[in-house]
Amino acid sequence: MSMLPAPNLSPKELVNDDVDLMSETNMTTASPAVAGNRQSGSDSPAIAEPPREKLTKKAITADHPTWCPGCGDFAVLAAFYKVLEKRQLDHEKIVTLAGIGCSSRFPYFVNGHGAHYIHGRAVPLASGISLARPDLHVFLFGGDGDGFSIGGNHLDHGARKNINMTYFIMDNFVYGLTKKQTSPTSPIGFKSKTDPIGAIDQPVNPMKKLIAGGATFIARTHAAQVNHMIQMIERAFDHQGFSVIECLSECVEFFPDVFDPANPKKGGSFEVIQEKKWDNTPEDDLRHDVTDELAAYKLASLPFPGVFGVFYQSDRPTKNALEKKWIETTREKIGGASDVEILRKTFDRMK
Ligand SMILES: Cc1ncc(C[n+]2csc(CCOP(=O)(O)OP(=O)(O)O)c2C)c(N)n1
Ligand code: SF4
Ligand SMILES: [Mg+2]
Repeated sequence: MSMLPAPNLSPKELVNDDVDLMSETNMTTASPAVAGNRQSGSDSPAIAEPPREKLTKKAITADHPTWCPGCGDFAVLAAFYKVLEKRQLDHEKIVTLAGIGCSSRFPYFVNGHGAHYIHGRAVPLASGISLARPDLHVFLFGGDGDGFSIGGNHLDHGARKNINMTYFIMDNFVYGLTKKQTSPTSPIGFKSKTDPIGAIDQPVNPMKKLIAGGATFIARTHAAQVNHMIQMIERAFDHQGFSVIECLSECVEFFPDVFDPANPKKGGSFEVIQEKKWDNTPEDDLRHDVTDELAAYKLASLPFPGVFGVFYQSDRPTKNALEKKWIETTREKIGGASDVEILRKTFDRMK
């Protein structure tokens, strides 16, 4: 992980000796690119953005991934790189965050702002970043243990508050990093170090949990289906609000072959949700309306391996938008005082 300077520029390119940004004299004699960008009616000149280099896979790639050979998480990383390359996001605006787990090592492998945070606490961290810096693209990665067990409570609150971020949960039905304990999504009967005779507890149904929690974009995918993963990440990214993708990502070490029933290359079938096209055809009646919560719940009740795609999407306002409105209204009421003035007044009142 590294803290980035401005967009893909070398330090030399960042320090442009020809233009002293602080000097009014130099502003008037600046290069046409700078002078030409003055905004009419404004005292301060707009500085021309230097041309951006293309965001390549090389630029986004950081450390060499340290997952076991064959781990499903490699494919997730590859899909994420593809989305970043395709969307050409401003490099310095990419943020990847995670809790703890094999899957949560993700931010180490992305060259951008990032943090490998406390186990289960990545949603609160991401919430703060998203609310304070709405200009950043906040991507959150983690596992089933991190998201549904220790972080299950935070997941619910991020969902109900509808905080803008894209959360990708790599679900392998096991605690991988700590070497095979039962996870909240482990099926009944799974033998692990914590359940040597087989798991006896009812597993969490991620789709149902997210629908009930209030997430406004909920999808499911499979690490063996890279194109589908890319589609889901892009749709989640385009969604304003708390968007979550559950991805079946195999732990080849501690729960091998568990997702084969949804992998056509291993004799399974990958059934994709057919979404309504609203084209007034009889076939459309059978298709899924992603805004229908009950229909999403029914899809989530299908037996394993279930179906894949977008289960639910709604355009409920985000906390980011509501909070921004509240701050603007309050600022108007107090005559446009600056943050420092507000702080000073508050301290004065406390004296
Ligand atoms: C507070 C706390 N409790 C427990 C742990 C130990 N721990 C680290 S990762 C992990 C589970 C990770 O499982 P999951 O989120 O499914 O990720 P995976 O390794 O399977 O990708 C646990 C229990 C910890 N680091 N911190
Ligand atoms: S232990 Fe499992 S989840 Fe962790 S890196 Fe290895 S295969 Fe992947
Ligand atoms: Mg796991």
